[in-house]
Order: sequence, then C-alpha cells, then structure tokens
Amino acid sequence: MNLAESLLHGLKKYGVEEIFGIPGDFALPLFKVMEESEILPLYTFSHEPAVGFAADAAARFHSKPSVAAVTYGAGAFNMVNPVAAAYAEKSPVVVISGGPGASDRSTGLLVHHQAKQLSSQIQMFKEVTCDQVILDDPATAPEAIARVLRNCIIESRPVYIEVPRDKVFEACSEVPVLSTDLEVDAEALNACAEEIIERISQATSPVMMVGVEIRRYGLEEEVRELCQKLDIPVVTTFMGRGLLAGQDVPLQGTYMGMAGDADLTHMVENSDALMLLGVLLSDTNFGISEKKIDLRKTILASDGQVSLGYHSYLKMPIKALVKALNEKLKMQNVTSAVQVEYPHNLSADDEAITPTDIARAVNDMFKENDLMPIAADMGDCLFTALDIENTELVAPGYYATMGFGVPSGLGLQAATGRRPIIMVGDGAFQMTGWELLNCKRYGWNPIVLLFNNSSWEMLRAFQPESKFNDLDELNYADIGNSLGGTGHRASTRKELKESLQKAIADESSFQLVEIMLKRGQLSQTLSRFVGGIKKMRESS
Ligand code: TPW
Ligand code: MG
Repeated sequence: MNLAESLLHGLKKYGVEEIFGIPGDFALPLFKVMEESEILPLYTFSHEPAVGFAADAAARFHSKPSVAAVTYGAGAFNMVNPVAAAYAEKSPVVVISGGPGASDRSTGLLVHHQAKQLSSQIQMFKEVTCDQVILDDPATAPEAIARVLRNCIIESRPVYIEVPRDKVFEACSEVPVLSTDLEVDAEALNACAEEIIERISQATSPVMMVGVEIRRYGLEEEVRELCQKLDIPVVTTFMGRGLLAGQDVPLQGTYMGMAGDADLTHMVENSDALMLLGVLLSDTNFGISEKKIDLRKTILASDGQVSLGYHSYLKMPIKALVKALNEKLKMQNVTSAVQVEYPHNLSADDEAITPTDIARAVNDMFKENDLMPIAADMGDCLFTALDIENTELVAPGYYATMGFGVPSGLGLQAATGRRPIIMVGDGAFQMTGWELLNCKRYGWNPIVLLFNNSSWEMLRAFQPESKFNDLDELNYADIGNSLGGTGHRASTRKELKESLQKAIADESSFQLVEIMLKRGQLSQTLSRFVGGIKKMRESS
C-alpha cells in the first residue's frame, strides 16, 4: 500500500464517504490515486470555495467527516473562508492539500503558489482547524493520520492534512483505528445527570433548547427520547433550525428573540430552567433577545462541559450526558406537544410575489409531496426558510457567509442521494451559482429557488442610503438553461405555483426557479432581525 492509499482507507475507516476537490500540479499524484483506487468517490467542482462548502454540508448531513481536497497555495487559500465557516459552526471537514516535495524545497528558488514561506499555508490553516499534519514521513504517517481524524471527530471541527507530492507513492502501513469515545468520570457523570433532573423537576416552566452539537455528534434519536421522557417544551436555536425534523417531539419552533414568534420568545426568556443542549452561544442565536437571558440560570451542555448556575462539570461529553439522562428517566405520555402552523395556501393570482409567498408555495408543495431537505444561503432566503415546515436544513446561521447555498446543496445531494431545495439570493448566486454546471456530470437535480430582488437587500436594510446595494437585472432563468438545467421565471403568485409544479415534476436536470421580488421588500423575520441587531449595536 502506498501513502495515498493508506490515507484513503484511513479516511474510510473514520467514516468518510466522499471527497470533493479540485486538483493542481502539487495534488495531481494524490488525485490520480483517488480516482484510480476508487476507495472513495470523487466529485470535482469549478472553484475551491464550493469544494469547502460541499464537504461542510456533506459532513453535517452524515454527522461524520467529509473531505475537501485541493492543491497547494492557490487552491488551499481559496478555501480558507469555507473552512473558517466549518470551524465556527463545528463541522468536521478534512482539508487535504497537496504540498511541495523535498526537491521543491531544495532548489533555492521560490516555488510557484508559495505566499511568504512554504509553511505559510499550514500556519494559516492552524487558525481554522483543530489539528494539522504534513505527511512528510511515511513511517509516522499512519499514527499521525489517526490522531488528526480522531480529533476531527471528537471536536467536530475541521482538520488539515498536507501531502507532499513526492510522498504519495511511498510504501506505507495501515492507519490504526482509535476509539473516538472520550473517557468520562462515572461519578461526575452521575452527579451531573442527577443535578440536571433535579433542577428541571423543581422548575415551574422548564424549556429545552437544542443546538447543532446534537446533530454533529449524531444524537438526534437519543435527544428525541430524552425530550419525550422530560416532556417539556423544546425549541431549536437559529443555527439549529432543522434539527429533530420529522422526529416525534414536542418541538415548538425556533428561538429568534425579538425577531421571532412573541409567545415562543416569552416562554424561553421567562423559563426558570432553560436547558441549552449542544448550543453555541453566538450573537445570531442569542444577541437579539427581547430580555437578556441570564446564562447563570441556565443549564448549559456544550463544548464537552456542563455548567449549572455557578459551577461546571468539565470533561462531560454531550453523548455520555444524554445517555445517562435517558437511563435515569422513564418514558411518559407526551402532553406538551403543539402543532406549529406555518404559512400555507398561496393564492395563485396575478399579484406580485413576497418572501412569505415563497414559504407558502413550498409548504403547499410539501403537503402534496414528501418533505425535502433544504440548503440555504445567507440573505432573506434563510429567514424565509424559517417560515417553511421544519425539514432538515443546512445554512450558515452563525458564520453567515454568502456563497454557501448552491455548493452546499450539491454536497447534500452527493452525500445523501436526496433531491434538495436550494434557497439563494441573487447576490449570493453571483458568487457560487455557477457551480450548478457540475450537476449534469453527476446527475444532481436540485430545485433552486433564486430570490431575485436585484439587490443586496439584507445590507440595504442596515444602510438604506447606499446605492451600491442595487444589483444589475439579470435573467437567471436563462443562465439556468445555459448551465445545463431548466430555468423558470415567476413574476406573479400564479407563476410561482406553476413553476414549482413544473420543477418538482421534472427530475431530469436541476430546476432553477427565478422568483422576481421588488427591491426593498423583506420577510418580517429579517426586518425584525436587522432591527434587533441595530438596537444591540446602538446600546453597546
Ligand atoms: C462572503 C455580507 C450579508 S447579506 C449580503 C451581503 C453582501 C447581501 C446578500 O444579497 P443576496 O440576498 O444574496 O441577493 P438578499 O436577500 O439580501 O437580497 N460576503 C460574504 N458573506 C457576507 N455575509 C457578506 C459579504 C452580506
Ligand atoms: Mg438579493
């Protein structure tokens, strides 16, 4: 076995199911082995940001690592932003980069793609990954690969592996399989679980808020059981929107502070035992609270520790905690379930389309067809997605990078084989929409809902006076046709309904539904969200 094969088998052993990538000369030997060995499928894209976003979405959907493979320098640097996004939102992306070999290092010449030093690249990736290695010694490579992949899984964060181009074909042994279960102090775990149950049972209005860690660690089934046993209202964070989709739990919606449903916000902010399970304490999750949540009064289980009031249990992995709680609690009849009503029944008339109409149209479609997973970009499309039935969702809800929507939808389809809905604004589409051209090659057929308001509308909401927020009026439906899919343009509610019906019926290629919106129009959730952020900035 050579080093590249050892790496690929190792990735597979640690749960990787696919590789996304773009080669370059430093990575050509590595990509040759990827393609010819057929150990893992390889999907290539057009520009590296898409590689990173696709691997991120695949990792989120599998709750396991996925690979983004690039060439040294020009390729890897193009991927810094998506890897930073994955770091921030705790997605286990394995970055694999080709690298210069010994002969490149010894010529005394600058190596092409070199920025400052040959080590500049690993230095930069240190800031956005939780472990790194350069595989310059085949003798130690298997242990190093195992360590890095174990950390990727344990921390649920990106890692960095650089493969010098002259090491690819060197002989190498197998990557060992290390346990990814963390050691837990059984007594501490027991005490922690008892204390949580005690706090919740004594409270008058306990609430459970779930965040992305429950998906990252593959715990949704166990958390469903826990929610049923506790029988208390459950909400998700903004970032955690889409969690527990389709699971039979008393889920009441998504906490959005002053931007969200007033009753839900009141319930969360006035709870006397708010349990935050796997929740990231980000400004998008909590910054726009109506009333500041006193974190000292919450039960916070996240980042491998648990804090209750003024004390913490360290080294308390969420997986062990949920298991311990489930073992202590008994199943009961769920009484706290509520039926959340999302907007539906679009009137198919000649009126102009609003963002809420888009949610209505999708909800109507979901009543007649199966729920589909959604990949959303940043912009009003993401806030509109909150008005759609609780289906699985990938979106940059905290890091908020544009350009995520289209490539993450493609990664989602590659990873799951399921047809996704992609929701994207015209501005974000201009960044990575081009990647749809790769659908034909792999038989992907997403339904793309493109919010065309000829505008960076979300920015306009913050700063209405700036003319740079006006974007050109393009015909994106035509662009869809040119990229190998089918374009539909909808200017009225009737056309929206018809376009969606045509899109769902045609599975032969991707369907781009271009939805014409007036400049200056925002979903209610986004207007309240921007209002909340502005208020927060003014008061700080
Ligand atoms: C990579 C800053 C946040 S929202 C926005 C910008 C430029 C406008 C989005 O326009 P779009 O959607 O897609 O047409 P909509 O609904 O607002 O009209 N660069 C990156 N990420 C972010 N977040 C920005 C800039 C931004
Ligand atoms: Mg726009």
